[in-house]
Amino acid sequence: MSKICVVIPAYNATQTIRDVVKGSLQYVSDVIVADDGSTDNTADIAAEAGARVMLIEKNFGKGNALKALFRKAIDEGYDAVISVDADGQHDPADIPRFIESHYNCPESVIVGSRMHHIHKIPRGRYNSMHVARFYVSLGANQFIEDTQCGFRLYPLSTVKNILLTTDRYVTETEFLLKAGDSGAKIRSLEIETIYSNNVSYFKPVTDIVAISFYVISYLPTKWFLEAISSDRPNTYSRNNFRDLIGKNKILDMAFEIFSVLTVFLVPPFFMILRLLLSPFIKNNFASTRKLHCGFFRILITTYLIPLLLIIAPVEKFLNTSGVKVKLVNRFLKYVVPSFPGGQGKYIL
Ligand SMILES: Nc1nc2c(ncn2[C@@H]2O[C@H](COP(=O)(O)OP(=O)(O)OP(=O)(O)O)[C@@H](O)[C@H]2O)c(=O)[nH]1
Ligand SMILES: [Mg+2]
Repeated sequence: MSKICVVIPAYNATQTIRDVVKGSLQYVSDVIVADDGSTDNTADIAAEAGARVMLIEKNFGKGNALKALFRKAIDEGYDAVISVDADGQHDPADIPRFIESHYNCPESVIVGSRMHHIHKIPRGRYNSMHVARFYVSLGANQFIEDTQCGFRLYPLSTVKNILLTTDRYVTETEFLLKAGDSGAKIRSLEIETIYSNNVSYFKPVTDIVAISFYVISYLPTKWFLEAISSDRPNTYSRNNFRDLIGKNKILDMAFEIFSVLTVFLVPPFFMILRLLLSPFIKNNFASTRKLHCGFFRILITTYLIPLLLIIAPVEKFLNTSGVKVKLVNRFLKYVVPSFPGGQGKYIL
């Protein structure tokens, strides 16, 4: 029987934290809230509602709070934690299904998926989720329905094997990349999708840029390791090259900037490398083979995405002039595919 608790990273969430804590306590006996330097009385309300509250003096962001919660749960001997957002976007009634799925597959990471209720998700947010999952799934060696969802079950045995070096909203993506790329199974679980009048601290530009930079810098190193070894889809292990760079903030930033500047060279470079090395190294680039997604496909997707800078304003202009069209949705549907054969593979 696994020991499981709920962890909630919270920042200025007075409106919602009480219900999230109380709702979670119906399904688990221990809820830990990390109050991340809130300037309101989130901590008091969470404690009143029955949570144990961990105070972080200054606001360092969701990733830092999650890492602190992981450490605490590991120290206290838990086997797994379920992370729930503090803003009421996750329905605690889904918790028993996470627990049931965990008992069926104790080693798997289980990630909530909102992708079954597309119409409930704001369109801009959905589009960024759709693009993110293409690249994150490539890095994680498996199709993940919703890579940006914070409602997850983390087996702590997997967490212990991963060094998380990023902050804010990047950490959850970093976890999926490294966990999947070290061989962990990541399963998707359909959850309720709630977008009401919730307060969001997610900054659509800076946070998406930060996540994109990280993913763009993760993939080439991974593919390079795959290029020169046969049958090796899982390239991550704790304290590898990427972790060493990640530990040094300046080096990490320089590496990310370099990766972004060279992003358009990456698919042709690996296309050529694959052509040259495949006859000598059996089943190299194992992850892309497993996902049936070659570098030509990656090249088309990567090269066409910038067209959004033209299509999005055109759509906006047409919509404000009364012509209702969904050009961006259509474009992304064709240009950024879900993986053929990948969809449904590890879905519960
Ligand atoms: N600890 C901590 N948690 C945060 C911080 N910012 C946000 N959170 C928590 O992270 C969760 C998700 O944050 P949101 O800002 O709603 O981000 P999101 O749900 O990905 O984005 P939306 O879809 O726009 O709501 C919520 O539970 C927040 O309380 C922070 O600075 N520190
Ligand atoms: Mg939210």
